[in-house]
Amino acid sequence: LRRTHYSSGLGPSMDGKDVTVMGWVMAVRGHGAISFMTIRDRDGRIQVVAKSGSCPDETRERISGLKPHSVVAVTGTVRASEKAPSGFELVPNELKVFADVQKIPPFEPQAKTVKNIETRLEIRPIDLRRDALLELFHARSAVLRETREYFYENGFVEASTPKMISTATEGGAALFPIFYYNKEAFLAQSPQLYKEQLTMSLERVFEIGPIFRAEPSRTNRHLAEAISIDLEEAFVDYNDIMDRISDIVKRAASAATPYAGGPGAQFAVPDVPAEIPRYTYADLLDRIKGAGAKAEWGDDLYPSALKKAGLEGFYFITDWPAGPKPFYVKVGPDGRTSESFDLMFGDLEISSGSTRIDNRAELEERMAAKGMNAGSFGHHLAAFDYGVPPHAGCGIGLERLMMALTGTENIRDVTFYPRDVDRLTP
Ligand code: ATP
Ligand code: AMO
Repeated sequence: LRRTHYSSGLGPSMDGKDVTVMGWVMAVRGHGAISFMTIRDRDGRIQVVAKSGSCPDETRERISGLKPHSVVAVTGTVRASEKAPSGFELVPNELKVFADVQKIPPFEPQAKTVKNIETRLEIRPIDLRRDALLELFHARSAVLRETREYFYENGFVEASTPKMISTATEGGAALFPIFYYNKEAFLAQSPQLYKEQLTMSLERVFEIGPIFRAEPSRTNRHLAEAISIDLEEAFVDYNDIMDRISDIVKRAASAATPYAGGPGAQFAVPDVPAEIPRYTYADLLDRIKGAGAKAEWGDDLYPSALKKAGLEGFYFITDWPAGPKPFYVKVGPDGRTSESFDLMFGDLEISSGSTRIDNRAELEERMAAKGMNAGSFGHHLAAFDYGVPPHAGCGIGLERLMMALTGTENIRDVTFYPRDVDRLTP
């Protein structure tokens, strides 16, 4: 038995044609002389109408007994019908049941009231049949494709760097230790040092891969395993990287837009301004203080404080205080600020990036100031003895970007199988 058509390939113009469709049962209604069944495939829905006299009785009876989610093939005849939602229905001849449903799921994906995320995650494969989530994950895939296109068009080479590593790159906290044969090792917090080294040969690299953060807190914006879109480029500085991010975000927004109009879509893609505004940290601090919030030079800018500053949509915060930044971030000529930025969406951080330190002495100095053991970075430091070009880059949190583009409140909803402090399954 072979599928001849997807739902999207069927229509009233095919009246009288024999077809075989495959999918899963969404609903069965009616008894006795007539049964209606909606089946769904990856493209959409098909209404099957089994009426006494127009299809074999045995097929009609079996259809009326099917439970939702059963996986089936239906061979039958297309019949144009003005009453059917898509202008046609399928008159079944034969039914094949690939998988009979053993259990009714504790919630119906199409139900109007949506269960809380913890309940839904317990049977994520069923939850992912919900129209609203399908739109989100189609949009996510389109965003990834468009981002990759951007990189290829601009001469970036896709890299894959080790995820089992010997040292922290983003500060000591939030590390997952693992057993690596007889040694202690860690899951990579970011591809930071590898992508920097790759600028020595490839000049422009990107990586789209997992990052691991043992985030201790339960929030709607932190995962223990997230996907980072990392880029790194030689002979440029952080301003050039902000230009690149602006282009990527614009293209990502266009790629997501078609899915905002889909059947289950409950989101509107926000506008990306032609020029994403750039505010320095110092300016924002003044604004926040002016709005009556307590904030000191060097403080992280908390969502509550950013809200006070009344910032909305996409914007950059640039020139952060150098002190708290990771050791590889280039300190500005004033010795107090750094050549760094965050891309924000309202109070949500989407990306961090910076110009990097490109000489060994300065890097060692920063490590010492941060109380880091330079000895554990021997290979990285040694690369600098052979000449590292000036370079800059950033990491964009894919899930955070998707939250912004789809107005999703909880990061878990835009993640297939989220990992967090409370969840390692499914
Ligand atoms: P990075 O780790 O690169 O700074 P991030 O966005 O994860 O990226 P965090 O400092 O962890 O940065 O948090 C970003 C924002 O989220 C911060 O401004 C912080 O106020 C907020 N945040 C962090 N933890 C919590 C929490 N437990 N509850 C609410 N908001 C939080
Ligand atoms: P940073 O630590 O800011 O920078 O991470 C970059 C971006 O990754 C996303 N992100 C997360 N998303 C979900 N859950 C998390 N726990 C999480 N942690 C980070 C955020 C964040 O902006 N090496 C640098 C980047 C660079 O300078 O190139 C870095 O890792 O969207």
